[in-house]
Amino acid sequence: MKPTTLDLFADAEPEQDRRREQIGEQSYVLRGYALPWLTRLLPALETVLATAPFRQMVTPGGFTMSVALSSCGTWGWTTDRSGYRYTREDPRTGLPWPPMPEVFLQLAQAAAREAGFADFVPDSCLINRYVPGAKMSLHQDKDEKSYAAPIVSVSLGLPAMFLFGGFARSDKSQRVPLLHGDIVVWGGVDRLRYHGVLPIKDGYHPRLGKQRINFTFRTAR
Ligand SMILES: O=C(O)CCC(=O)C(=O)O
Repeated sequence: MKPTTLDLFADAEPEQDRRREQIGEQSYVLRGYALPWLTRLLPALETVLATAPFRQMVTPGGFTMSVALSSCGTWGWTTDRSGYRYTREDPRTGLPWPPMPEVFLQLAQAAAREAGFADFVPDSCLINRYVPGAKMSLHQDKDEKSYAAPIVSVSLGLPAMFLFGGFARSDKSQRVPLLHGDIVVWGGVDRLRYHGVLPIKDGYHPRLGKQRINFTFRTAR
């Protein structure tokens, strides 16, 4: 299987119980919430990736991220030696990022509502691709103009251990295991909590193969 090819016809995965777990005052994990959306979500993802394929970006400190990125929506989050920022154009092509598919928007808004955030209007969806060993260090999402809107983070494919910390990097983090179809939503008083992902363990997901895909929806502007 080519790394970015999704097997749309693989058997449906075992259904998880749908339930809402609270992990902070205004933070929730919506277990299995994305599963019923997959038949529309995955072809839409293929369309986005055909225009804006995954690529590894460099941090301002000169490190190549282990996670490969793409984006859709009006604003795409990027990083290079000159800093972190949102851009309207894909720096690889100079063309606008692909539009956010309607199904992405609907899912993000439905998940936000389920977590108590009505009226979420994301204008950016960062798409993260983790292969085994890839990780994301603890960080705060602070490149957005306002922190009024929540963050909606969808997990697909291989399992991950999500770290949900406090307001200082040194605060102890909760370890939240995430499975295919889970969505984490945090906002309000929790909007600036540190978060990250431990290195992905080796494995094979029946639908997505040797990778984890994450969609992070935000309101950038
Ligand atoms: O992959 C994840 O679950 C988290 C991604 C993330 O924290 C980010 O893109 O800022």
